[in-house]
Amino acid sequence: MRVRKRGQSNGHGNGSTKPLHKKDDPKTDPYRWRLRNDRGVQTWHYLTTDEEVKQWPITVADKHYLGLGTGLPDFPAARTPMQAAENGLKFFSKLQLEPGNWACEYGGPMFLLPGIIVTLYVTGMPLSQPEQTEIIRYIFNMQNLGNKNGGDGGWGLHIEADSAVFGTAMNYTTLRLLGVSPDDPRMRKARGCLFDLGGALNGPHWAKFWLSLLGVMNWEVVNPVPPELWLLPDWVPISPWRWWIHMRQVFLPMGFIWSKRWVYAKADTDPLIRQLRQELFTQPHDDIAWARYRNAISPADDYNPKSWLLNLVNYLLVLVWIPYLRLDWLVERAERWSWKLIQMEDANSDFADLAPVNSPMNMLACYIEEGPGAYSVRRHRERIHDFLWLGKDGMMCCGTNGVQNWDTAFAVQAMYETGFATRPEYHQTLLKAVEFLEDQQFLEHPVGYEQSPVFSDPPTAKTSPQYGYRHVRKGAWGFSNKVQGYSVSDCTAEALKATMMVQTLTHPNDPSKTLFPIVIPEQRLKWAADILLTMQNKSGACSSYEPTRGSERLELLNAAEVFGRIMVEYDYPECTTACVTTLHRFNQLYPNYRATEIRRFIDTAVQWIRANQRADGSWYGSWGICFTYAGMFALESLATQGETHANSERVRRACTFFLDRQNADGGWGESYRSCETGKWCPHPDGSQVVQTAWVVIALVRAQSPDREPIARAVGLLMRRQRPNGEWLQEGIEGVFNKSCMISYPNYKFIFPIQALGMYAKQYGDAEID
Ligand code: LAN
Repeated sequence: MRVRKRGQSNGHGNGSTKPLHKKDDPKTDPYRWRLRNDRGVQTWHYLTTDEEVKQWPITVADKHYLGLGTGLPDFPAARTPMQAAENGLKFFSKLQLEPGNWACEYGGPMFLLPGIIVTLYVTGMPLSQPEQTEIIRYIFNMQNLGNKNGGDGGWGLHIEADSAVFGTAMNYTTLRLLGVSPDDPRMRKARGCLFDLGGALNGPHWAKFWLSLLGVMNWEVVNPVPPELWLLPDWVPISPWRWWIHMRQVFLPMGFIWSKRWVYAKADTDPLIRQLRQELFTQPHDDIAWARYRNAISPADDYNPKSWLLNLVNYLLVLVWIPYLRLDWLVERAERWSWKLIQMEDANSDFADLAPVNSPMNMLACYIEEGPGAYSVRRHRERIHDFLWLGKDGMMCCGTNGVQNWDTAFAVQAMYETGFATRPEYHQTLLKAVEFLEDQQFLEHPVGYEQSPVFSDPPTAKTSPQYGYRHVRKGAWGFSNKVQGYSVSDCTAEALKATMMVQTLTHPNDPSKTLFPIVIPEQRLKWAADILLTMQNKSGACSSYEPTRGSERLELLNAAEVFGRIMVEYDYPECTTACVTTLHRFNQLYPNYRATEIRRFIDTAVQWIRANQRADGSWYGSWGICFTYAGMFALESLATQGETHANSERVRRACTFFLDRQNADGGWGESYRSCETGKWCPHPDGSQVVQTAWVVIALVRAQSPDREPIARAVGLLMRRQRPNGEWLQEGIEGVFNKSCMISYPNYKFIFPIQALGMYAKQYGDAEID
């Protein structure tokens, strides 16, 4: 059988990002959709009657998200960077939502909707018809057809990726579960692609898990997910509490469901499942010797091949542990404790859960344990809506239940850095943004922390099973909203930084007066700083949700072939910078509060940033693409220490790294292949607005003495701006786990505005053509 290699499938990797629009697909009326934002809980609603449409008028933001004309006015062409920044801000401020935050479609990953749709199918709790119609439209729009990634008819791991089995088998299945006919020409094409890749048996572990519980595959094909690992004592180096939070929180319900070998009750009688059994495999379903395909995987999916150790462990589990040693009492205890931990996760997030992978899995666990009528199942079912987002291409699943805190904190910072924050016309925008952050700050620790033996005030990074191994959160912010409830190091830092910026602004005419009321009192700012102080690793750096709890060697047990570096928390220049720069500012504001600890934190963190720089002057970014993103952060850290081009060889090297890669049109463009390969890869579409803005910010912070290249970059940002002040969507901006890309559509507003303003402040606001 011919099986394609990853990244070599058709030579169009990271190719055109433009989806193919099929005019004849059913579609709902876009003018009837509305975004509801209830204190940061965002859900889309389809209005069915004209009366409802009258009662609930469509907003500018709705129209923007839906790709309908916003009707916002054009401005006279900007001649200077500040005029361009202001036009951008005028447009962007119109997208601010009622509670004060910004929102966006946060799509990219193509494996999230399938988990949701499979779960809703097996539990018999389907979405509404308009939602289903829009999901079908979205999945077809993301299919690799026409000039998109070679047009082989499959789907990749994310919207810009080459086709692979995971994306293709799961999205094909999703479309079928939503009622699409197997005879649709695009479905035929998708099956052709799937067969070309070896069929669904060549899917990664997660595909095999979903298709087994759906009854299309057999559990024997799934590598073990033993929940008994949760019974290991905490000191054991591989105990799951040490894993990166996303891995352990997915492993948790997955292990529970695997342990029960739960299968959709009607699988054998449901005609659709019986058809899928015929459609997804290259050989007859009845002939498949499932256990032989546990490790089968298409090279297109195998970003991170399983280690020899994991293969050995799986072999022993399957041949020895499961048949002979996995006694009933042990299974019972493992399932009980897993169920408790699932309940703790649900309780701490009002059933929102960490992300849309574990959320449907937890819903299914509740369904299995408590039955279809249980409150837990109903609440999960409601919460699913928080992940769904309607864009111009249809309805997708976001990577989280939104980007509320993160984008809002950056929007505030952009207004501050550009000086617009002191202008009366933006007062309300800023005030509302900070009021939103105020509303979303966690004011309580996870349930059970205060009664646990590791409780302390101020808190530490210690954790314990009594409260599900959570990290402390009083004073922290999460990435999305308060309901979700997980502290993130840099989200806390950026929100705290934004708040301090606004609350310390003085009146331009009377510096003895502050411009804004104190929205978040001092005590709560100190709680946030306390959280940041719990986030540092021994290396001096910071990770994402918690300091690193386990060894990097745990990567040997990484069973999800499609992702890299997922098993534990790592050191990240982005998160480290956010914490360092915020603590630096905090220390200037409250010089007596935990000053020695903060000083030590800053020194060791900056030292880590220095040491993490590569010989070529770059830093590798893990959450944005890629070297352009991380470089911007690292140079912000160094700037707080007074390290600039003039006095630092390191900073000069970083500037050279960027200047050597500037395109002839003045911009920068970096492909997501940089994240996958760890080497700079130019973007196939050339300069990108967002990355150009990141580099401008980096060079301004570095006080790069040569104005000319930066001015050319600013020229590109200005040329790409539309007359109404907006910038159009270009390539995908974000990444996680090295291989999966994710969209940050507001970056195209926030960072160009900030870059233009910072440039003008540093080098003057002369006209640019
Ligand atoms: C995010 C989104 C935000 C991101 C930043 C704040 C930008 C980063 O600096 C720290 C890490 C964090 C919070 C982050 C972690 C991983 C997330 C949650 C995501 C990239 C969004 C989606 C992703 C999540 C893991 C998707 C579900 C997939 C699994 C493999 C479980």
